[in-house]
Amino acid sequence: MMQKERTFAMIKPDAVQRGFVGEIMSRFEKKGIKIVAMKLVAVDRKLAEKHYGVHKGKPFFEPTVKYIISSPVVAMVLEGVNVIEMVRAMTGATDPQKAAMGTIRGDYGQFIGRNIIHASDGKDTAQFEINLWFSSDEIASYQRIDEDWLTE
Ligand code: 3AN
Repeated sequence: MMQKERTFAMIKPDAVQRGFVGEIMSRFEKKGIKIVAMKLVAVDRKLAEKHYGVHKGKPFFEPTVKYIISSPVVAMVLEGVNVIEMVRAMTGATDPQKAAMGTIRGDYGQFIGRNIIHASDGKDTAQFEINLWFSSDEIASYQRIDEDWLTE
């Protein structure tokens, strides 16, 4: 059996406000990606600054923090084989203007400062972000009935 991994994703304030939570979750579900944790969060500045800590000092740090605390987000942990790369591919390029059509950012966004969704960009980031946003008792381990039909 191929190794399963977990990633962190967050539907950003613009997408929640514009009513895309269902559509975005539906894409993950249809792809066969398992949701193992999910919550609506009114993010405080401390959490936002930790989440974007690697960008501290960059010109877009403060606007990005302000954006993420401006209205609730939907945070989640997703599980599957190669899920980190798969979710990044579904998310698309950071700038929605450059993101391919068919990706979440390409289909729903227009501006880099309002880019719909966040997804962890690697194994270490995923681990850091899952731990930052969720406690272990908020993450569920379970079987989905379609799991045997997703792999050979
Ligand atoms: P990604 O979310 O695709 O991993 P990062 O981690 O490089 O992109 O950037 C984190 C967030 O900071 C982006 N999602 C975006 O909202 C914002 N951001 C990144 N680069 C820029 C930029 N050049 N101008 C404005 N905002 C930016």
